[in-house]
This record gives sequence, structure tokens and C-alpha cells, in this order.
Amino acid sequence: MSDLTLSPTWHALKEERKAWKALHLRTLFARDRKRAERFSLQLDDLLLDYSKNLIRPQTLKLLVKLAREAGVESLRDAMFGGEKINLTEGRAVLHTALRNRSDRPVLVDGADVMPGVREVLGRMGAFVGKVRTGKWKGFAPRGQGAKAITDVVNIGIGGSDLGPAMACLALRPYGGNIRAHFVSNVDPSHLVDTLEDLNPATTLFIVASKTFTTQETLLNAQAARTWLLDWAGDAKAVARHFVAVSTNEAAVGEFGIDPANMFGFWDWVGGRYSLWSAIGLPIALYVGMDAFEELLAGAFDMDEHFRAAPLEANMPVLLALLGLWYNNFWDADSYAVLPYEQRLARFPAYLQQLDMESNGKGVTRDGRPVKVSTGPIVFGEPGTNGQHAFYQLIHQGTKLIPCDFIAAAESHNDLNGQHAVLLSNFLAQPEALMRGKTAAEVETELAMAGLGKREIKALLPHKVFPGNRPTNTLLYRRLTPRTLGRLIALYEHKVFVQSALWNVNAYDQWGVELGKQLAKAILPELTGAATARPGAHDASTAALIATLSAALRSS
Ligand code: G6Q
Repeated sequence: MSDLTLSPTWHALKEERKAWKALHLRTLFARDRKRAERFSLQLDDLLLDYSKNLIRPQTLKLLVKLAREAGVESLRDAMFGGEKINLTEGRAVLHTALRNRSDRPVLVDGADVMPGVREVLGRMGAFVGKVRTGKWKGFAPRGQGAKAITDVVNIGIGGSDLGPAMACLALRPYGGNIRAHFVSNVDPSHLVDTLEDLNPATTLFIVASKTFTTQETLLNAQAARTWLLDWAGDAKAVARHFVAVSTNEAAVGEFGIDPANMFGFWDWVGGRYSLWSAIGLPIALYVGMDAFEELLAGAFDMDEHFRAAPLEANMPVLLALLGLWYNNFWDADSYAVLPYEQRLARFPAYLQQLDMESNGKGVTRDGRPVKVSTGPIVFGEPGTNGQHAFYQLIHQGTKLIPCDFIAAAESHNDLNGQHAVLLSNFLAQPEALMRGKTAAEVETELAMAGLGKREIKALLPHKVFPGNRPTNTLLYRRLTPRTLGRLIALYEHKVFVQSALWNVNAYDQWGVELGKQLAKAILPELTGAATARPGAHDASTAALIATLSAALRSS
């Protein structure tokens, strides 16, 4: 792909940015009564209102033209078609095959992957059925009866944790008689605190690791096995209380988990895109297989939309282009995801990995340094909590932070009209960010409140809101499995489109390797099993190792 920044469209967008020095959204809304309608898009009950963005029709035209020039459509088709677009790992990228609800085959190296996908889904369904109905029993130590499973503990990290953990919290109203817990951190407190209230007789562990070599996961899994065996006193218990989700059958066997209790997936499923695979097993156990399949169906709805809708009416494409507009033409380094839905509390953390691990890249797909700013910093918290914390900076700070506001029209549990209060805030914040408050408005307000001239003069600059701060509003009827599937897939494809625009590989993550390598060298030095060769570390790291290794020895 040729350098996009050299294209006349890129240049025209720079000019368009200059024009915005004299534009304010408040005026544009006043001038164009149809603005909200013009800049909204609906997919079933999912509404994207992007009218409070710093765009006008010509801005959007240029952005869409840029997407065409970047070859977004052909790269999208290559991804869905099973081409090995993850160049540095030589892999296809087919999380979309995992939720392919059609009977279209999906070919990798000429072979259809769909029979394998369906086979694993079938095995998951059978297992989930047994566990949820109590037919799957835990181990029975001598003299005790076998008990049904009540608690599932997923042991996994990164892509093998964040998606399922986020989804289980989001889908709590669909949860049944099984509780789901997630242990990811190698910090022993995570496992210890989780096991504290659990009964080994009724606990099932899922060891979730694509590679089955991840240090944190294997250590936590070994500690969990010890906990189980301390109770059972018999290694046979492992087969009743441990299942694995992995692509590495040999390592699963070596760990002592019966391959019959392993659910597989494939190298063409990236970790952070894997919740649709058997990595979603804790979700299926928690909400049941039907609801899990609804989640897949929701993602499939978004896949179909993404494949077929013209770029100008394509939700993931629009979100991606708006993101690029701020990132590359407004120097916005970040964006905030603000779900007005407490159960989406882990959604920002999930998106953080999805976006920052995918597009936090400094070289192009062919290994040259990128010329423009790439993946943004993602952060967020549920509203209204965030309003009482960091929104100040978004309203009046010196940085431009585009925001995505997300909410459901209906709550699963309305309490004394609290949902309406939540929604009033959800509507007020984007309105405030867009409109701002002028000096004249502040002056009138303060005068009406009885303040004198001197007081008004002193307070006025603090009370002005510049406005013109961009937001997207995403609204759906209710947070169902299907809606959640659509929402996740929307952001997955948004991230993909941006990677195509920036010409970076969204599907590798070499940046996580160096720290792991160094930790491997430091561990024996910390425990005293090895001494660092002189000059192996900088003075700061060497002194910290000395302090901590002394602390470890004396504790
Ligand atoms: C995701 C990353 C990373 C990965 C974890 C866990 O895209 O590759 O977060 O998911 O490192 O890896 P395993 O599943 O192999 O244990």
C-alpha cells in the first residue's frame, strides 16, 4: 500500500481540519435540523448517533474516500476469506469463523474450518449441559457422596481472561446456578482470595491458555491442583475438577489433564479475539449454551453488516474513521469508553487490550517505521461514576478526548426510577461536551444568582466550558447476549479498519515479549538461584534486585 499521508485526500483532510478553527458544533446543530438524523446509523436495535462529532458532510466524504484508498474493503475480504493477513506470524485471522452462523464454508489452506468449529461447539454444549444440570459430578472422597458443580474458576490471563470475565459480568441477569470466578494474576493473593470461599468438592477449574506455556496461568493452575488434592487426597480428582482450553494438547496432557477434558481451538484465533472459541467456556457454563450462541449470533450480525454495508453506512468503518480523524488530524492521543451500564464495568479494560495490543504498533505491515500516530490510549469507567472522577479533564482540560457513551434504553432492574436518572446523565454529558457554556451564559447565570460584578469577573473564566468536544452515542434496547455480541464485534472491526488505515498488523503483539524475557533472567537472581553477571543490569534495576532478594530471603 502506498503512503496514505501523501494522498491528496489526506492533504484535503488537513485543510478540512483548518476550516474547523471557525466552526462550532453548537452552530452546526442550530443550522441543520436534520443533523442528528443525517449522522445516525441503526442496526436492528443498536443505534449509533455520531452527530456530535467534529464533522460535516464533506469531512465524512473525505474520510470514507481515505478508507477506499487504503484498501480497507479488500483487506476486510482477505480477512474473512482466510488469507494469512497476520504476516509476522504467518496466520489467518478468523475469529469471524467461530461465530459464522451461515452455512458458508471458511477455507484456510483450502480446507473448511467450519466442521471443526461446530464439533467443538457441540462438545462444549454437551459438557455445559452436564455441568449445569448437575449430571457432571465432582470427585467423591472415600465415604462421601459426589456433588454437583456450583463454582467455576477460569485460570487464564490476557486474551484468555479479559473477554470471558467481561462477558460474565455483563450477562449476570442470564446467569444460572453456576457462579463464575476468574483468576489471572500471578500475584498469589488473586488465587488465595478466590479460593477462600470455595468448596473443592463443588469447584471446577478451567485452565485456559492458547499456548499452555504462560507462566502465570501454569503457576496458578498448579497451585489450584494442590488445593484440590489437599482436600481429595487422590490424583483421580483432577479428572473431575480440571478441564483445559488450549491449542496445545501435548502440554495439557503433561499437566495431567485428560485430553478428553480438553476443548481445542486454532492458531488462527488471536488471544484477544478468542472469547468466541472454547475460551468462552466459562461464559457458556455461566449463562448456558443457548445464551452463548446468542452472543455468537450477535457478533455474526455485526460481521454481516461489516461485510455488506457501504463504507459510508458501515458502523465499524465510521467509528474507525472518526477515531482516525481525531488521532491524526486533531492530535487526540486517547479516547474514553463510558458505558452507562454498571455491568459493562470491565468493557473498557477489555477494549484496552483489544485496541492497544492490536494497534499499538510503530512499524507498518512491511516493517517500515509508521509516519503517523497509530493506536490511541483507551480508558474508561462506567457512568455515572466517571463523572465524579475524571470528566473534569474531558470538559475543561487542555486535551481533546473523544468519548463513546454507551447505554441501554431498558434496565434489567429498575429501582425507583433510577434507570431514568442514569439515562438523564447519559444524555446530559454528551450534550454538555458538545454545547459547552459561553462567557455570556455564565455571566447571566451568575448575575441571576445575585453575584456582584467583581465576583463574576473572578469566577467567569473557571465556569466557561469550551464545548465542541466530540462524542459518539451508542444506544440499544437492553443488554442481552446478542447485543453484547454486536457491541464487541463492532469494536473488533473498528480496530481492524484502523489497522488497515495505518497499515499496521493488528494481530501480532511482539511488544509483550521483551519484559517476559527479562523477567525470566531476573527470577533466579531474585531467589538466589543464580547471580547476575557483572553489568547485566543497569544500576537502578541491580539495586532493586538486591533489595527485593534480601526481602524475599528474610520473609
Ligand atoms: C492476546 C495476547 C495475550 C494472551 C495471553 C495469554 O492477544 O496474545 O493477552 O492472550 O498472554 O496467552 P495464553 O492463552 O497462551 O496463555
